[in-house]
Amino acid sequence: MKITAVEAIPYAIPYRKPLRFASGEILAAEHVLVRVHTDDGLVGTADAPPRPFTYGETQASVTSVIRDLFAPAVQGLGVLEREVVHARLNRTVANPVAKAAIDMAVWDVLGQSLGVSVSELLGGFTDRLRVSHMVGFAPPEQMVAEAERIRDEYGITTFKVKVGRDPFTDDVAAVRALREALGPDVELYIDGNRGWTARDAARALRQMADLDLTFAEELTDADDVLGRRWLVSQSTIPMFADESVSRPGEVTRELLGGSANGISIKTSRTGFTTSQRLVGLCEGLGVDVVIGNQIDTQIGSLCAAAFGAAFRITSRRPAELSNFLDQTDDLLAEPLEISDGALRVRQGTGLGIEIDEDKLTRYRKDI
Ligand code: MUC
Ligand code: MG
Repeated sequence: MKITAVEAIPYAIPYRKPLRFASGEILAAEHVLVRVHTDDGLVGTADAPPRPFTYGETQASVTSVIRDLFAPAVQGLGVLEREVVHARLNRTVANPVAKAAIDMAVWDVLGQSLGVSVSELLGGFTDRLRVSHMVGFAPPEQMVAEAERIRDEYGITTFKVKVGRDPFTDDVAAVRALREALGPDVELYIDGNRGWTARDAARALRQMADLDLTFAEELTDADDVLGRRWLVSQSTIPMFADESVSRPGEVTRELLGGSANGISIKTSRTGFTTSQRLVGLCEGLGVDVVIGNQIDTQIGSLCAAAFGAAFRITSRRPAELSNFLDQTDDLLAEPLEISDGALRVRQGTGLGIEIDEDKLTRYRKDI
């Protein structure tokens, strides 16, 4: 079965409320729907969420790199030639989100052609994941109210709190307010999106030492190499790397260099093929992972869940799968559901993505 075309469709769906964090803010899902067509008539689907402040990609760049470079590079290849697909895509450096979406859409076709779900094809470890919800910047009382609402409506009891502001004491106050309101049974961890210096991060961690944080993610910039090692060497909680580990080589460098103790795996930037390699790398090194969220739509979250549920190591921790709850709408015909704090992996063949074509017509930006 051969790839005949790759479609890149830019679309925009507003958020009910913005998500704000140290490196940027999201007001609308300005993403690109990617479709891989084959000569058998099967179509694979995935979503590409550009994050200019993280990887430099924009909606326009994702659309054009797929239309102008990646589609011609993979047209005519068999869907089983995944290594060749990757070799062709990797002739162009960077563009992780555009590459990841093509990779996942190819896996969708593979699953459909074999009549099995992609999650089973990848590893089939479990059929559901516990969910962790991300709480963005706001006054402490609003952050508390959001966490309480999410806990009460969806049964979610793990929260990733965005930090990285200046002064760092604003974040310390917010995390303290969350712990005091939610009590000891809720799990809390923090994500700085590179906002702090190592010096301020160390002070913030000392001030939060009594708040029982599980771990801290990307508090400082990875280019602050010695500062980051210094921070890791004195921290009493594990330090996870996120945007600094979007390639296997970066994972190795951060972990072996003593700059991180664990990593976030995001299918939106490493697809299924490279994410699978990161799982092997982390298992071999004895390193913990979390399934992260790139402020994904329901399509992106469905992909992350399919991957996370496929392996023991990725399903151990609650996965970040709930950002889509703040979107006003979505392209997925049958909505994802979170209940009792968990999200079930979509059943059926391939990824089980069915697009609502009326909504696509309404939200697409290219016609
Ligand atoms: C996260 O974990 O950092 C914010 C920026 C991005 O690329 O992903 C989000 C969430
Ligand atoms: Mg992060």
